[in-house]
Amino acid sequence: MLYKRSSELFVEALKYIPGGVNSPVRAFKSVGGTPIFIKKASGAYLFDEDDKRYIDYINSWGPMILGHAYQPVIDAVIEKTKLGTSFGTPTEIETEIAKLAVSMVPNIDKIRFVNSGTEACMSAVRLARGYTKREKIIKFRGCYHGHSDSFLIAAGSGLSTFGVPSSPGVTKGTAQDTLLANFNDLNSVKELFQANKNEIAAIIIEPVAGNMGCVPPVNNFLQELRSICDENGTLLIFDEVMTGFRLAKGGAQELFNVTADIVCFGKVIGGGLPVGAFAARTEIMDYLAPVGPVYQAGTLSGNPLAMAAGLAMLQSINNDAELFNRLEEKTAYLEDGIRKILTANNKTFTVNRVGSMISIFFCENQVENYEDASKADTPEFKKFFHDLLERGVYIAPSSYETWFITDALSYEDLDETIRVINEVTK
Ligand code: KE4
Repeated sequence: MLYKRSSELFVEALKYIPGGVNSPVRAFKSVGGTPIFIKKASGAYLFDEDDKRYIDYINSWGPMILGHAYQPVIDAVIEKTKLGTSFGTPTEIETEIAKLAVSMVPNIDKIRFVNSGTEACMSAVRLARGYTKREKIIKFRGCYHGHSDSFLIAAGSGLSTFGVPSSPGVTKGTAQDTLLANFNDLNSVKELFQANKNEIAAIIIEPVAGNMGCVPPVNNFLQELRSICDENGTLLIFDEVMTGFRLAKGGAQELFNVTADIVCFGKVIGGGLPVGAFAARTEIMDYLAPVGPVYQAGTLSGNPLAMAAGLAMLQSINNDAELFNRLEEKTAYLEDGIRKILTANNKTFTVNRVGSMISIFFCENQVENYEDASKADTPEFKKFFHDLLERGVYIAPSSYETWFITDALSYEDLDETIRVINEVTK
């Protein structure tokens, strides 16, 4: 029986954990079937509880850019653990990683560490509201910034510019302060500014969207948002939880040469341990308690073990001048192979890629926003996902997710992946 042990473990998990998972996307709801339980991972590979090996294209949803069980991270965490696990006091290593992150990322002077990407984005929005003394924010349909109330907002009906809660438990009061625009659609942003003059504290955006599949900005979209923010005294928040330290050493700001006012991080910055962060120039960051009036706090923020993992990760990235070239070449190689195979097999598809973020959409249209992404053929994706999984290739269990390429992938792994895609799409 396929996934025998995972199936048994899932039955047990369902008794004690809602949906058997601690994060919904892991439950395979959009593709069906039983989620696989992973026992261990190393380099580019996952090994499930039935000892089946998978080439991993999720990499813990982004953090494992250098591969699983990356030795410098493992060593750093083991050594740090021997000294204790948490003190609730300042520690030297927090300053070390803060200093390194500030040296790697443009346009930031100071950084505050938290425990997740959600916490980073939630805190960044509160900071922007406190700094600008305004209440409304603009986010984009299809962009995800974590599960904080202000972000769980769907489009309001008709012409209303106000959002409505997209989850029970989010209040109308919260929803009315989140406005929704369309990714890559400048007019949809301008209309919101016209309808909410001098009320918009911030625009928050994934500079390369990864939560509707991989969707790049087009036609200088990010540069135009920078201009609109400057014209309106609004802060531009780049949610770089996915793109930070992945698209370049300095993330999307470096890649697209666009200045954000606040930058949010997660995933890679923690080396696989729970770390988020948000950063900006001093003038903005010093609005945060205990210096300024905007309150934000966390018992395990800057936890020594998490900082040790993150510091080892950032040091490895910072010291490897060829890393981003290798990631670009490997992902371009994969993209080329996918395009050749799906074309030869007469599939209708679109591939979007930016650096080591890539997605396949089974639709004929270009995918430049959430509406386009929604046209992708989900039944075909479901079959594609499971056919790959059975053959040892683990991609994201949703067509609304991006693949994350790790430097641990060899060209043999990429060739095997392309061979399997050929086998399942013939
Ligand atoms: P976390 O709170 O999950 O650490 O980060 C939230 C977040 C914020 N911003 C962006 C751009 C993100 O992609 C995320 C989280 N990404 C999802 C994957 N689509 C994490 C996987 C999950 O929810 O389990």
